Amino acid sequence: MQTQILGYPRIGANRELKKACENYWAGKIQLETLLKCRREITKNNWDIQQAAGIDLIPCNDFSFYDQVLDLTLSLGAIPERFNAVALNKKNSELDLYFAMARGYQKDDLDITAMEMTKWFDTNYHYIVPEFTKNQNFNYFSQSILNEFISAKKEGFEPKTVLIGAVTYLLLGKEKEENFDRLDLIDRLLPVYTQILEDLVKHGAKVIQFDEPFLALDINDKTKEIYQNVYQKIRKQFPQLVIQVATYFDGLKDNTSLAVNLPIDILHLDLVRNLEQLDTVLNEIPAHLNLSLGLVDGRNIWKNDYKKSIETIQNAVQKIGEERVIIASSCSLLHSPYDLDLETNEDNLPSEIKDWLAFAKQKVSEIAFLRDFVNNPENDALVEKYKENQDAIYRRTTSKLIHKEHVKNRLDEVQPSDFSRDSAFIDRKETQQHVLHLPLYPTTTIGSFPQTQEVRSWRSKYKKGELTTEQYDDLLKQETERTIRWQEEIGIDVLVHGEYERNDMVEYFGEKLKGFAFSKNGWVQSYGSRCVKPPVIYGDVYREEAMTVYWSSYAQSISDKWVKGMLTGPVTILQWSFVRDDQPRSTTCQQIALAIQDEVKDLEAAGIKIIQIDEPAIREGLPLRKTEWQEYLKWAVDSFKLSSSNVSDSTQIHTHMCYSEFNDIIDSIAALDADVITIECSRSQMELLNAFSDFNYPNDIGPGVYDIHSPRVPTKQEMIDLIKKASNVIPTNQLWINPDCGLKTRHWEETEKALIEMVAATKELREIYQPTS
Ligand code: THG
Ligand code: ZN
Repeated sequence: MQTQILGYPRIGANRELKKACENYWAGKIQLETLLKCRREITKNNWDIQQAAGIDLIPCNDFSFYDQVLDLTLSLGAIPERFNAVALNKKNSELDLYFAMARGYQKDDLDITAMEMTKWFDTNYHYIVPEFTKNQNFNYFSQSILNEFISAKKEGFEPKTVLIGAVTYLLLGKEKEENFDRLDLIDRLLPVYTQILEDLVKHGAKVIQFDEPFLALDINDKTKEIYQNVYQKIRKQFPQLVIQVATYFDGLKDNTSLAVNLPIDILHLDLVRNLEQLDTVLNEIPAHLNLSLGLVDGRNIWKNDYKKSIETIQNAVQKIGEERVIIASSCSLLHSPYDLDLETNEDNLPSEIKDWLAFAKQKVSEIAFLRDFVNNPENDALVEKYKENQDAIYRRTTSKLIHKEHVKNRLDEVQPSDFSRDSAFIDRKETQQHVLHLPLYPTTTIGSFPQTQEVRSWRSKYKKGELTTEQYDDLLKQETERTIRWQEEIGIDVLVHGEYERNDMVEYFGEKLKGFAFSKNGWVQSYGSRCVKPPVIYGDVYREEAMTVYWSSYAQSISDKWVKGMLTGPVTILQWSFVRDDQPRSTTCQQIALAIQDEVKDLEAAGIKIIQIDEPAIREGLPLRKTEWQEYLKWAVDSFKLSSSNVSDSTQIHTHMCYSEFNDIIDSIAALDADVITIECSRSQMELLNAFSDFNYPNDIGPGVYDIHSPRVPTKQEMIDLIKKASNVIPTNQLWINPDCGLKTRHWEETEKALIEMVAATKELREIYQPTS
């Protein structure tokens, strides 16, 4: 029996790579120092796996920014607009690579970055390959080979991880009309062949092709291409051990296709879908080895050895132990690094820490499972097995988890808790009596720039270098300045700026009961950016108000309306590590009740407009369409449970970003938020068609400028966009706002952009009268 992981996190145990990259971008360190950082991280990752006794150690799972972009560069699929960057001799290959990821504003060039999108249903974002009809591929970068060679030099015999050719094409996007990117497969495969030839020449024996699309809904054409691709690769490389890795869902209707591919190892994600194992075991041909993804790469709970061993024995009985590999469910990229670094009892009490495993611990779990199945009588192993089962038992019986009052409250929820008193039309009138907002009300999404200064106050406060009073004073000054500035430029609905918050989910996690948080549990979100998802270990409730202090303060110093700002239950769930001992829907509804408490407290404190952000509602959609309806039902219910218990005169807003709404527009409407603000400017308001086709009844604030770029939009651009919006949505339904929060922007560009936005609005108010 062998062991493997599909990939290891690469940001560094203390985010060394993040810091090195950001220093390199700022011109503070040389390329050599950056490359040295890479060598240290990969060497350390390989050492950890070797020390734990992992058999198939991955290489090429490292990336400076994103593994999809790495492959794009290797395959030479470089969009034409970067030619000037590539031709400039001063730029290294890595500079070109970073330009593709981040855009390039230098040497009189202004080149936009490639698009970024979510990696399946994770919070990781990849750089989307861009394909044209006559797309050429060529063996451009040797980085895959170089990584293999350097692993060999360090004394390892690694397997190389590559995104499979079919998945690679499916991850990309057609930049021209009238062609199907899958038709590029014949141009693409020869470059894969070149890379593989190079690797084999240098001694590579095992390749892992990641093909997660095999576990998703795919059409017949894709299925056929899958067969052809692996037949070709098999024919060209008869000696190579070829593994195809699937993850994030089960094979389901693709089972026969997958097990009959001419490959040597098939990897299954048994955390996401255990049922597939029996089907696969029934259909598996005699030559195929099976990799059992048993240790969860997407969550932080200790593996339950008893359950895993039952599954392993089931497989061993059917196909023999020499054909079984024990593995992580997917790459450990989505796990934090090392639980041993968590030593702060206040953040993560040892009782809870005892239930967890981060990447480094998961590697040991995998090795243990193999050793124990091979030597079930070994005393030391038996001891470890018992320790594991004791920890699992301590978790199931812990007093920390189950709170009767939370369960009772959820049991007592009534149908009326899920809807407002009156229909939207009537609420709108009631609200207008109170709020007196003009045509095209202007607002922002919530956060204002989190400057280095603001971040330094928080870090000093956390280290004890500032007292609570001093910290509060500084935040109050910053909040007041922001309020005054919004008043001055003439924004209608103000925000307080959210200076007291780090990450929107971490902030609420720290305040809610049932959550624990790590000090160093960083997980890569995109490029050098990381998030620290809180751990939901128990029943969730709110003990005291979380945001009322700051919202009331801000409202008390202004005559204009100040929005209360909350994160919605689905997003808090989606961006946390969630307990696996009850359905996600139950956890979500518990969070919803905690948010409901906060909404009521804000209302009681005189806050008339409350925004409950749900940016992650779309990404929470299951990967398989058959499961959508069930999810949407509880997701919408959770939002309504959090937002409905207010008087008609209280205006509820929500905000969503990165959203293609077309296929879920009825659920968006079912949220029944009085106002929804959405990201729209990049698509030139095309997103609005979904709302218009649906006759979406409530108010909408389509973002009129892109906040992901430092570029300041012109007044005319925004006027054009608002006019475009007014063509499809009645004017009295429209709000004017940026695309998203402003926390990652600088003040300079923020000021200019918002002043232009207000000017554009004023000009339009002269032209358009409200539609009645
Ligand atoms: N919070 C969480 N998840 C998210 C987002 C978020 N997922 C989607 C999207 N937003 C991802 N975008 C970002 C944007 C910025 C950062 C992380 C993810 C970021 N992180 C700091 C960094 O890496 O420097 C972390 C330090 C800090 O918290 O100050 O800036 O907003 N949960
Ligand atoms: Zn947003």
